[in-house]
Amino acid sequence: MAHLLVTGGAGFVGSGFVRHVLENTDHMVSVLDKLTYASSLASLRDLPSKRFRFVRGDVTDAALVDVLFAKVDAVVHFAAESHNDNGLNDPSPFVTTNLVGTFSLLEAARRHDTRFHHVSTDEVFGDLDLNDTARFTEDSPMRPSSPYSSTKAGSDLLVKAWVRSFGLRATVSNSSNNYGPFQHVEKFIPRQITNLIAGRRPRLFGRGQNIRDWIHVDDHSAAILAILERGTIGQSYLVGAEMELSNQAVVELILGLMGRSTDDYDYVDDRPGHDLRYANDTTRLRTELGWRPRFVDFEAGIVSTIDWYRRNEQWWADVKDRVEARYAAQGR
Ligand code: NAD
Ligand code: TDX
Repeated sequence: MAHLLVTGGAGFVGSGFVRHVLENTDHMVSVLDKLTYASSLASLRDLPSKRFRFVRGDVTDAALVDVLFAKVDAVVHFAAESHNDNGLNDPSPFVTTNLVGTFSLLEAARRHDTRFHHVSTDEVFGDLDLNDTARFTEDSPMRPSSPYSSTKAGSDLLVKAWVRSFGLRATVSNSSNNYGPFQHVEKFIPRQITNLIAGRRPRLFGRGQNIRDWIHVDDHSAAILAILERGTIGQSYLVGAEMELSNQAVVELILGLMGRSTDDYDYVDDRPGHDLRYANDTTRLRTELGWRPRFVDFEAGIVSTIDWYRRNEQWWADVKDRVEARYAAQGR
């Protein structure tokens, strides 16, 4: 049995990873999370108390981080400011958490020789043209467009430098867009589902033609665990399920599945600098580590996600109005 420290474990992908690890291994898990607006302790309810600990704290707090690293075998780093629209409004916490926070963890990993996995995004590679058939690979150049993606790219580079300069035992994963239960309602898919439950119309930025490459959050967790256990030190791995769809196609699918007319949505102001298309070539993850996505039926994954938001209104209802007020102020 190993003891893992999971930063950002009260967020969407981090809490999914914690549940995945507790269900599929005998590892002990400690979570370090600041409990920002994006978190929810309810996402970590009913976990086996003998194998799970929660610590409220900031990844930039070097003294706290040092104490925690002394107790664990490996660290999986999810903690981040994660939402592009917020980064466009105020980039400051993105720089602090994504860059300075990662630096603070890397220094602790160096002191304690801790195995470190850094969770990142395909957005570090910028975007692809809508009509292009190319996909990102691990060798694609970094060309981030936004405050969010540039601070993630910077954190990936810090990890790579700590591997080369200090021999840190680290890996990086760059995933495409995740969907599934426990995702904050500021994000695209849960925003549209909860809009429909709450009597609002879905909102498409621009003309809805931008393309995202969707993966179920549980498939992302399985990929991270495989990389942590069997990945090559110093390598990056792209993660994705080859599920490219335009935002309009996703909204039409959700509308149809929720019993509404498929043109029952509004176009709103576009996101400044809005990345056009993301698409990941995951050959390395598949061939080197034998990983395969389990959720290959996107429609079935969306059906169960809709069902989760319908059954768990208490998880999101309190924050919904605040999120919509914030979007309204941005014209979106
Ligand atoms: P999220 O916003 O849902 O959760 C982030 C979590 O980090 C929250 O619980 C928050 O409280 C915590 N946090 C923020 N700042 C902190 C700090 N200074 N100290 C400690 N904890 C802090 O984000 P998410 O969607 O779950 O993304 C998690 C990670 O996965 C991020 O690093 C993100 O870049 C990466 N990622 C996400 C996706 C996606 O589609 N959601 C795709 C690729 C990569
Ligand atoms: O209401 C909306 N309408 C809309 O058209 C919202 C919230 C979004 N969009 C569009 C913007 C994007 O093209 O949908 C797409 C997805 O938007 P987000 O959910 O905000 O995700 P994105 O900006 O693509 O980034 C996400 O995936 C990669 C996560 O937020 C990142 O943390 C992750 O790294």
